[in-house]
Amino acid sequence: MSHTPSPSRGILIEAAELRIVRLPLITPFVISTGTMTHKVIPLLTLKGEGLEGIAEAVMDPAPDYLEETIPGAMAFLRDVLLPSIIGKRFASPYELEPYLTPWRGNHMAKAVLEMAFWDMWSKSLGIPLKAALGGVRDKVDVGVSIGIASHEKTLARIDEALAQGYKRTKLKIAQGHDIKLLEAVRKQHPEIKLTVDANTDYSLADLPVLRAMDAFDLDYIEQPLAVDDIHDHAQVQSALKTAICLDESIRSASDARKALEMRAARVINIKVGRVGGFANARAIHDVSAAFGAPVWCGGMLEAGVGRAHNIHLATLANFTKPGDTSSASRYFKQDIINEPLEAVDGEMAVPTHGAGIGVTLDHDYLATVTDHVEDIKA
Ligand code: OSB
Ligand code: MG
Repeated sequence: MSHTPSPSRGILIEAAELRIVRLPLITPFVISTGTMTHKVIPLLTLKGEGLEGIAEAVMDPAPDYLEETIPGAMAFLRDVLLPSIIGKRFASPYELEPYLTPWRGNHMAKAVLEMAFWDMWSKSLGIPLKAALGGVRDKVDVGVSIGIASHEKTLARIDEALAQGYKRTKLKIAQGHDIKLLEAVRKQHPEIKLTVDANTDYSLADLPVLRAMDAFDLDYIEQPLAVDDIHDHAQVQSALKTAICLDESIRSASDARKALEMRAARVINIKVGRVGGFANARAIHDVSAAFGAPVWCGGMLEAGVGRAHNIHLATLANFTKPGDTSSASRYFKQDIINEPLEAVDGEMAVPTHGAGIGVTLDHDYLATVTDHVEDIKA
């Protein structure tokens, strides 16, 4: 018997590169938990058999939006996750699962590895990532997420987004930056599709304020309460007409199942980078569909690589609400990829410059915004 390697034996992951990219944001992004002036991105490249798979990780430098941090993720990827898979063959992204699930938490670190391999795998098959995932659309509806700013600045940003045709406006809110803001916005724009995102700034004691939001015809209120508080979200949801949407609280299909069963939310924001990768993102998508709950694709101010992953994900059937993947030029003067990801009339076309995620790195620019690079071997 000969032992000729065949595609059915899977793709050999030969090496990996971990890079820290630092991009200035055109406008500082303010949410209830903090302000971001630069986007710092761990960028992973998996290499093998002449293929490369790339992905951005979405954790912040410090434990801001969620608990994971870039230094922690870099150590976990470099010392544990990447050495465990380099030198092995994987016939599909599902075969990574036994190397990821034994470790607790760290969904964002797990996600970057899994997402890079989805890119590599779909490239090996010569198909767009969208096709590997089972997506059903060639373009996805998108809206904007507007950070905390003065009423005047917020109204100007809304005008700009509406002029560009974005399909939904999401306003970041926080205690004391909520009802008056909504009054000002609704006065100018009584009809637009409007949502708010509190990034966990409220508690059950704030129920009167959250109830007052029912007056503004919001499509949903995103993540009003703490990350680990599905129980109290159910209390709030039962007291409100407006749908609750969970973001930070949902990191797995079982989180989604429990939240929907408890009626803690009626909508779910899926960020593939938050939930451990595409297998989990799709499982959350499917569980939500089974409960009749629409989902939409959130974002973490990603550059082009992460943005491309998000767009492919949002082609799945139950992504029926506009996502946060607006034009990269709203965030960055220059992107790390060659193909501009720009929305037209509130729609983002799925990038298909080649198979996989369908975008390519601008290596010259990338070199100028790279803080650190390391090669990981088995
Ligand atoms: O909660 O959705 C969030 C940005 C950083 C951290 C958390 C969030 C966000 C956004 C922006 O809302 C989404 C984007 O434009 O990429
Ligand atoms: Mg959110």
